[in-house]
Amino acid sequence: MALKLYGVPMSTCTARVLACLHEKCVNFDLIPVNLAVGEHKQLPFLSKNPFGVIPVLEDGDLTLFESRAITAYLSKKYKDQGEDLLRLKGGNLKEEAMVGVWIEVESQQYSPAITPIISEYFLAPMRGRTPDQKAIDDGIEKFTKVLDVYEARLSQSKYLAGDFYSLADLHHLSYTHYFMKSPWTSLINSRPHVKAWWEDISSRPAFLKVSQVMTFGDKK
Ligand SMILES: N[C@@H](CCC(=O)N[C@@H](CS)C(=O)NCC(=O)O)C(=O)O
Repeated sequence: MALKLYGVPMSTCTARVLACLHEKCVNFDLIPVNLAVGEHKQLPFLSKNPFGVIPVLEDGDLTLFESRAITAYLSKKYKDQGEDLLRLKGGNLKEEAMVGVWIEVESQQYSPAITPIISEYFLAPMRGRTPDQKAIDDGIEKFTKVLDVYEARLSQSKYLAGDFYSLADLHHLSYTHYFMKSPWTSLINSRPHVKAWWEDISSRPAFLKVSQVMTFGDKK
């Protein structure tokens, strides 16, 4: 039975899982969730994720939420096909550990800095709210410091965990994709190693399949 992914392809967290499914060459059915009518805040969706957010993955009788936990599950379950996103196959514990470090960095440093910028700049106007400039400014300040660390790291290795693409890199794709439609792209483009990394990871065929429908912020 094919996996079922409940979500919306334009949403960053759904896109994170979609990119992983494509990297792992896994068949799945995408079940759209109508956020506009609050389908995610009602049953039966709440029985799949009590926090009322997308995405959710169903694999037979297993129901998972939290996009990063879903991608980790997929990377382990399908370790013998597609890209080895967690470095499970070579038996190299150090590489696997470094993937773990940079997965945490994305979730604990990068994401908290970039998320308010995306939410305020793109989502607030869609929700009829004026963007909170202070939240954007604080996000930019934090993100600048995070990117300085990334520039140093990526001057030592091609990708975050080493000279191999991993789940740590993949987790950055969806938010950075939208960030690159914002007025602050120079934060990425002025750092040569971060820029080269971004151009490399965002042009992978698995992500191109996902990014072509991530159209928030596109000029009409
Ligand atoms: N940490 C969760 C975050 C999930 C999340 O916030 N999803 C957003 C879309 S990216 C959502 O469902 N937003 C709708 C809402 O909060 O009403 C994950 O990574 O899956």
